[in-house]
Amino acid sequence: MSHDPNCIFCKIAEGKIPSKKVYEDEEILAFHDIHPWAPVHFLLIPKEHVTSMAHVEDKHAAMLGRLMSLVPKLAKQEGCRPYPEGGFRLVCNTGDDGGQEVPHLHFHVIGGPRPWLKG
Ligand code: DGP
Repeated sequence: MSHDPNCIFCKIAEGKIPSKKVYEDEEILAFHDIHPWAPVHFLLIPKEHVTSMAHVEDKHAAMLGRLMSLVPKLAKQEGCRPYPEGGFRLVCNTGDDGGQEVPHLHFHVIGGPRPWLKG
């Protein structure tokens, strides 16, 4: 499994940096964002170091499929109200133009009552 010793999310995946975990299995970790934008805000990452969505290859398809299928389950678990009144945003910032700050593939799940959502 690819790993970058200088990557903050690799360190979180290894347990070297603490995080508030939402879900974990052998290849995926979900944890609360340290700077939440909303009442519900957690990140899903592959434990393998994949730099961004621009670096995804065919070999990642099964893991990404599983990761995506976890999103509704974990959104509900973390307090997002049911669709359609509730719901959530799923965001994957990619590269500098995409506003990505941490160069390890991650998906934001953002939800909860939405005075925070301004268009
Ligand atoms: P992005 O701009 O998509 O790369 O967002 C990266 C997010 O990662 C940002 O919302 C803050 C979060 N983050 C950065 N460092 C840490 C950390 O050490 N722990 C946790 N839980 N979240 C972090």
